[in-house]
Amino acid sequence: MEFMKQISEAVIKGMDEEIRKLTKEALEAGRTAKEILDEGLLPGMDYVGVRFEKGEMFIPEVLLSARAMKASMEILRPLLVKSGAGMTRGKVVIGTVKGDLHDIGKNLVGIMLEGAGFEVHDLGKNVPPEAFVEAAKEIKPDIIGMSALLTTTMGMMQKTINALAEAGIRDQVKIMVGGAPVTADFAKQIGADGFGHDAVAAVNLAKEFIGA
Ligand code: B1M
Repeated sequence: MEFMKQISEAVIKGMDEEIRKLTKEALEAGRTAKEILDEGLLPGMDYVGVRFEKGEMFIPEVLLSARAMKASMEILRPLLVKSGAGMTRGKVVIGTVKGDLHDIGKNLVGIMLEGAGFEVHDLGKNVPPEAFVEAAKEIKPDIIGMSALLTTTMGMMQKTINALAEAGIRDQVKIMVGGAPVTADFAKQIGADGFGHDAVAAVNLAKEFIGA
């Protein structure tokens, strides 16, 4: 079977040992980190999403898939970041909003931003508005990025923007939002400065924000 199909399969079946081996083999065979991500890992995770939605896969299995994706990303991460090594375009504070434990997409956005030369401060997942405010005060980022994967946690983005406004920081940063249920209209509605539909769009938007 072709590498990319095998890598997708390994995500779907949650095989973290196998995926490490396949990722290394694919790289040795000349496939790029970006190709492995776009043609192997992401299609695998998309399929997991569809099966989860249909009730054909359950949370423990999805967690295994997430773990496998992470195992491969650990190998790909330095390669994805490498292209922007040595440059600092600006500082970004990023996190998944309170109540939301999905961090794969946010991690990917963080890695791609690092790769594009940004200094990324990742606050993790389930990040309350106060923690974004605290980090904004301490780190003084150019950009704050929020991720949400649940329709029920999207409102937390608004709460975080409100908290930043109350702390008098809102106008000192650009705010970018993203995640599967988030749209450009929603971003506008909550007063964010922009929306990234995927990691590449997020990087382009971040560059636009700082005039790069
Ligand atoms: Co959950 N989950 N999940 N889940 N999960 C979804 C999101 C869901 C759509 C599945 C479904 O039903 N089809 C659904 C949400 C429904 C809804 O709200 N409309 C759902 C649900 C319901 C739940 C639970 C409530 C299930 C339950 O307990 N009953 C629960 C909630 C837990 C919580 O957060 N409080 C839950 C739990 C989990 C796991 C823990 C098992 C696991 C997460 C593991 C982890 O992240 N460490 C999980 C997973 C893996 C998924 C799916 C299958 C995959 C998400 C993913 O990682 N995609 C997901 C279904 C799906 O999306 N197809 C699903 C790959 C990732 C690369 O894409 O995150 O979209 P994505 O990120 C993209 C873009 O969105 C964008 O760029 C990224 C890269 O291109 N982007 C940004 C993301 N953040 C950005 C920020 C930016 C810019 C762009 O700027 C700052």
